[in-house]
Amino acid sequence: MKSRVWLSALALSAGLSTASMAQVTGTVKLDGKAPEMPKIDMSGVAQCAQQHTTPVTQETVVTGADNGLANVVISVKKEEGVDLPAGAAPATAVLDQKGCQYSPHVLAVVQGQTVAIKNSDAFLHNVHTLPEKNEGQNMAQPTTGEGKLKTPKEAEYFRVKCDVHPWMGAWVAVLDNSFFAVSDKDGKFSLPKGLADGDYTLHVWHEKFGEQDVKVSVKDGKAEANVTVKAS
Ligand SMILES: [Cu+2]
Repeated sequence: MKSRVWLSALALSAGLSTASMAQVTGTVKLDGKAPEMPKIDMSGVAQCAQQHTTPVTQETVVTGADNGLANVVISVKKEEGVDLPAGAAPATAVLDQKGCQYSPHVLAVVQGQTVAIKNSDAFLHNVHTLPEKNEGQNMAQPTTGEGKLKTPKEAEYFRVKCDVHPWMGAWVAVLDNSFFAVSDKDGKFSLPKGLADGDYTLHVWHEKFGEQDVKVSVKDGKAEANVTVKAS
């Protein structure tokens, strides 16, 4: 009797873990040649330049192994009839300013998520957000420290720039659910676990190469999505 109880408890936990492990992973590849990124000339601003020992280039198009495309936002679309579980309460997202560059270059957050804006440089940056649906912000950060972006409440992709250093630019993607990721330096991504088996549409966004939708079927708790973005 004891062993039977033990067995059914095992079966139950195995079933539960399969569902909660469900995950979409994949790779984004650039179809075509990546345009060469212009070098950023920081020579006029010593306090920026002295933090870099190698040339700094713009990050609009970053590719890695096998033409994998970085900084692509992949998110599950909220569609009728598709039930997306609520994600865990999101941690504070951080957009850093270091060496007169934003890190990360593309930050993805969920609506209502707290976004800290950090200054790792001991001199002035001016955070200037350019949203269309959310409230804009224009905030000086004179030295090292941490401030807060106005909490993004509406889903959209908006640019952040610095009024002191014209080459500084980042993007904030505000998504309407927790199932999103930003592709890494080789174009790889993993959505958070927790999707139920079924059909989904992934929305794919890149700051230069635009947006597209890709269908994906999650079966037995997993799916692989290989996304191609055309270099145009
Ligand atoms: Cu700056």
